[in-house]
Amino acid sequence: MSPEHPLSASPAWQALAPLRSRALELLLARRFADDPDRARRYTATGAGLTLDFSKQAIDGPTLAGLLAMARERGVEALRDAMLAGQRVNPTEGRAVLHVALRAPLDAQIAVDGVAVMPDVLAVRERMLAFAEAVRRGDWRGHGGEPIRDVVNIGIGGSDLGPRMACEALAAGAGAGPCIHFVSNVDGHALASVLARLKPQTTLFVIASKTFTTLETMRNATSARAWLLAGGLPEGAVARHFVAVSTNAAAVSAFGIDTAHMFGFWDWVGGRFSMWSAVGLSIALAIGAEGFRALLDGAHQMDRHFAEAPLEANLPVLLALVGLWNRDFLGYPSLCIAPYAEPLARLPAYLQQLEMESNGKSVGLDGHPVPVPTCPVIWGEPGTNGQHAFFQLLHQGTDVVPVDFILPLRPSHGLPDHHRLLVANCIAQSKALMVGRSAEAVRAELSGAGLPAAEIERLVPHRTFAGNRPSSTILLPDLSPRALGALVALYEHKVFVQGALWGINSFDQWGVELGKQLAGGIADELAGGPAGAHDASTAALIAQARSALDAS
Ligand code: G6Q
Repeated sequence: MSPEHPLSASPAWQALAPLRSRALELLLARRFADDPDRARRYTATGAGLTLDFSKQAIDGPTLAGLLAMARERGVEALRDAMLAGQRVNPTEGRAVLHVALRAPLDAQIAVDGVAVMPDVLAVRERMLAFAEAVRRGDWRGHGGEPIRDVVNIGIGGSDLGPRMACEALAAGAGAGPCIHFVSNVDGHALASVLARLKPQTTLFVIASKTFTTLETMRNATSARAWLLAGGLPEGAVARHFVAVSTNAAAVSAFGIDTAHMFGFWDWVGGRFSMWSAVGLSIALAIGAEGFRALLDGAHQMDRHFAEAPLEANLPVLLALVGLWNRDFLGYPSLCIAPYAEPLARLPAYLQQLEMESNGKSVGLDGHPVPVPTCPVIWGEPGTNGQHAFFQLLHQGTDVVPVDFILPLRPSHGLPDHHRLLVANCIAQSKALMVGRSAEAVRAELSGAGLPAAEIERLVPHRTFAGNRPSSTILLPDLSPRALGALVALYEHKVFVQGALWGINSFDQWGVELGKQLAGGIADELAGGPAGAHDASTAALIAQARSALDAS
């Protein structure tokens, strides 16, 4: 690690480095034994959420050092600059204002002196009115039938947030159309959804900020062909297709009336866009009131992020714990374990949010960042994960910190199930921390009557050291408000980590090259001239081309 870099050379970083060995050596369980107040000391609340990070290898000096680093790195000033509409995304020359999308009527937010709230509110009201009209059956298909199915066609930021939220909030959605999502250009995705639908009662929401994304345009074109092949005339497209985009010209060229387009702005990044018109599918699923509650939950977290002191600030604490685990303790990944089946898509959502934002190795100054940045984000809901990869979490050779996410009240009427779910969530964080000593294994096996030699053979396999860190985030329930606060928590965590590492969390240049190359290879697969390739790529194209030609 280069000591000259402003991050690693900072006094706070230098003060933190020597604390690493103690953090790795001192058992978490021992920390609790030594400090009866530890759970309270390392638990914070905000916007209705509770963050317990007491099972992390953090103590007073570590936390003080991390907070000092946040101050040295100017996190508060950068946060205020983002909230004030400054162009904190310099590689794209844009402001970053997803917070405006959930701000109240009277918020004063401007970009280059131009207030953004009037436009935000106008689109929000139009979109919510549209969603309600569809839900009520006032907006009908071309033949006069109500809309029963909505297909959201979009990918990446125009898919993951709405898909995750619709699934998370389905239990409280009330009467409304059934929402489907098609993102992949793989025709299996579109074909399997369309096979279940009727053109006369289907509405397509084409969600694309640019309205040029290959996958989305291919799927939208095929969806329109399916509609027309189903017996509807060209004029029916206007009743069955709406668009969410910043590109009115492309929407119009596709054949969607811009009167049925819901816009947003360049200062809304794709992966931060579910609060904008990109959330239309969410509004169609849960209604205007639910969508407003989602926005309000996020806004409560925005206020907390803007106002709470750093030592009590949930996004800041989550970010600092993550940075400590990544940069000082060397843990390469972070497991997201929601103990809530409806949050099954949350790990995928956070994967994009964190990895596309902070999966970078060059700082804003154009120089390499001298320390590891974003860890690999992955996960699955509990308790399913316990019967799959949790083995590695407990006994694998890599230590993987876990974020347990637990809504306290379920959205169903099966309290016995919920009690078991909650018990398992809490048990896992405890088991990761305390592990299982050889003595405990011996006592258990000898209690079961095993001979001494057999016990000694099994002890190494059944013993685990524990001391594996986790945080637990408690939500009051799985309401739109709580989900909004949870997602905003992670959005701001990402911002804080980006600020600490000195990188731009809001661009994504790394995904461009593959897109460009795919265009050329698609031409070749369609019979175009061969491009200049390495031998592996050329052979793969040749084999794929002969299979395509034969089919
Ligand atoms: C998100 C990314 C990316 C984007 C998709 C879809 O932050 O930029 O995931 O959302 O590539 O882009 P369009 O909305 O323009 O189709």
